[in-house]
Amino acid sequence: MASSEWTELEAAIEKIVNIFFTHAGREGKKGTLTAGEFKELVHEQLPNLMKDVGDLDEKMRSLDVNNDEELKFGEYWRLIGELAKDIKREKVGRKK
Ligand SMILES: [Ca+2]
Repeated sequence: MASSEWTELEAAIEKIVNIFFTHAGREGKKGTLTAGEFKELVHEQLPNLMKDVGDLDEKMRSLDVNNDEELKFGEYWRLIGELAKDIKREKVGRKK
């Protein structure tokens, strides 16, 4: 895929997807995040947005809707959605 021709938003979405698979491929199943992979992803890629989350095991359990102790892409995407809403709330809050 020629990402240089992509728009900013397209490239951003692709990046979100790529980061998931980079981390998911490190151990266990290639297409899901183990607890270890999830923690690495948070530490490496989300240190600011998730600094107030606290217990990552608990956070993982809340995202792991099918309780298989791995995060599937859809579960990761839900986290991205939550973080996007946090950013949005902050922006809306600042305008007031
Ligand atoms: Ca994995």
